[in-house]
Amino acid sequence: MQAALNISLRLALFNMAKNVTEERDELRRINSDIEASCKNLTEERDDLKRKLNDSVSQQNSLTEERDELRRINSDIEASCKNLTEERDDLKRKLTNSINMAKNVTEERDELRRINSDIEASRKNLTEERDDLKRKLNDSVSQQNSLTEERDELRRINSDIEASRKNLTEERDDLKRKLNDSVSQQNSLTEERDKLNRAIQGCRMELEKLSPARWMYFRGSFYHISSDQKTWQESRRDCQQKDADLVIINSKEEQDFTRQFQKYMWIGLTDLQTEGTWKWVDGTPVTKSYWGPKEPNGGSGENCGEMKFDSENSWNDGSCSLSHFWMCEKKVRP
Ligand code: 2F8
Ligand code: CA
Repeated sequence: MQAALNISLRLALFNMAKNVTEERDELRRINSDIEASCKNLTEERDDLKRKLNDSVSQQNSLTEERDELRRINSDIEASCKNLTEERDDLKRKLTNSINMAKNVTEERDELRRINSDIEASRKNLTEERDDLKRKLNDSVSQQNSLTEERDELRRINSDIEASRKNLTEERDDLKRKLNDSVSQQNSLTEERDKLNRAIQGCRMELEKLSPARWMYFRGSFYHISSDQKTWQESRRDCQQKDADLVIINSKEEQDFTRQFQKYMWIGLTDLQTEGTWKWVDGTPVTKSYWGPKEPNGGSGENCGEMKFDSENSWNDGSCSLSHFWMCEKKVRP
């Protein structure tokens, strides 16, 4: 049994040695593997260490770069913020400026309109002022001349007043003298009429003895009386001589009758219709030779008479006065 035990033990030991050898070999292999693996791992570690170093330094520079970028970013942000604020401020200012420019433009346009209105109004006012100035000047000069005229009239008035006083006295004196003269004239007129009647008698006698006292001119015979009668009496005398008072139809006939320089009745009257002068044959007056301002006697002077002082020498006189007269007897039309 011992033996068996020895053998078994040996066996067991052998087995055990075998196992240990195998195990050692195995361990050696494993160890070799581990060593190889360890070597690899070391290399790998070293490699990783390098990489780690690289990575760390890269990380460091990246960190620096990041920090730098952060700073820059922060600066940019700050700047951006400032710029945004500035932009917003400028936007506000721009808006304000646009609004203000709009207001100013509207104000300018309004001012332009007002300006234009004021300009027109100024022009009108200037014209009105100039017109008023002219009128004022006219008025002043008119006033000056009126003042001068008034002063002159005052002087004249004063002179006239003095003169009127003198004239009144003179007139009263003359009136008295005239009254004396009229009564003297009346007696002279009576005396003259008496004498005229006497002369008329003589003339009639003389007329009968002197038929050649008719003058011929352009188709008519003319006769001038040698005494004086009213217009109607004068006309009657002509008619008794188969004639009528002279009718003047032309300048030549007017010159002819004027040349005798006698104040005498002619065949002109407005007895029929006041103001409508006709010749004794009923014809209207076509060419007249009234004196200045004649006829002027209205219904008080209705008979035409010839004065001889100028070409326009006719006068309307009172028919009842006595004058010489001229008869005309037509022998051909
Ligand atoms: O001056 C013209 C004027 O002369 C006289 O009156 C002052 C005549 N009258 C008589 O002869 C009566 C006016 O007939 C004449 O117009
Ligand atoms: Ca008259």
